[in-house]
Amino acid sequence: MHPTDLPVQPGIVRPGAIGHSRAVVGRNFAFIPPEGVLKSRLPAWSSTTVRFLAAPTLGAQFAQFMLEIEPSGGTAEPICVDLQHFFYVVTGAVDIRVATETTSLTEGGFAYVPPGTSFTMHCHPGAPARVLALKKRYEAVAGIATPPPIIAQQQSMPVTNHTGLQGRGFKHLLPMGDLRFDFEMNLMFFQPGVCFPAVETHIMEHGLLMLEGQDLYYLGDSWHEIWVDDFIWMGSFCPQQFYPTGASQSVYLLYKNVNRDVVL
Ligand code: UGY
Ligand code: MN
Repeated sequence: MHPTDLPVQPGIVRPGAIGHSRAVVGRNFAFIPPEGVLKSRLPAWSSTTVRFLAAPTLGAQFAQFMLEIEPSGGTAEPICVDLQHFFYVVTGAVDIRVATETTSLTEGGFAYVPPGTSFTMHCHPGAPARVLALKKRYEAVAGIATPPPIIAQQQSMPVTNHTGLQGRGFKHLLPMGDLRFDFEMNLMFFQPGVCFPAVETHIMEHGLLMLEGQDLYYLGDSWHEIWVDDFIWMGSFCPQQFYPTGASQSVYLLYKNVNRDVVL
């Protein structure tokens, strides 16, 4: 019998709390189910719980975190730092102001905020919001301009497929191949049973949030069962493969650093 089949008693730690963790932290990957990610509170965010998912202390070259914003909560003051930010609304609705323009984003809305650009974010009153956030130091290149802000809803973008492989789909939330950007954020769509053409072993890092589906993820040399709200950090050269085992499509949001040379 699986421990989750047993009744949960209020005030009592549930069966399986010790022996049934899926969390794994390896040398260059981490599989992070949400139940073990504890709360942070940050001075820059009011009425907001922050759950850090990836950070330099893990080995990542970026930080990724889930913001759980209470109704009317959000940034305490405008934030303007020498870092890039990316936000993706997982549930609920927020208003984001980037420089002087305010936009309402609902589930599937996203925003890219360039370094040195002021922003605020506030949850709509009435219901809380969950927003996946990422921050990364911008890798400037002489002669290439810093990218502009981008704010949109993923629903207004077409699903594309540059691979030619059946059952794959992509939404490149930031323009793929635009060398001003030093990272991509891609929604990846898979029909059941559709995997990558090979185990990937590449220099780019990933931060992955599962949005839909039930699947297996290969990391390093082991398979891990994955479902909605699980997070994975894949470090540089982590062998990776994916196998959707569910009956309907699988979707995840993937960070990938691109367009820049190695630093020696
Ligand atoms: O583009 C990628 O690197 C992608 N195929 N990797 C992944 O989803 N783990
Ligand atoms: Mn990859």
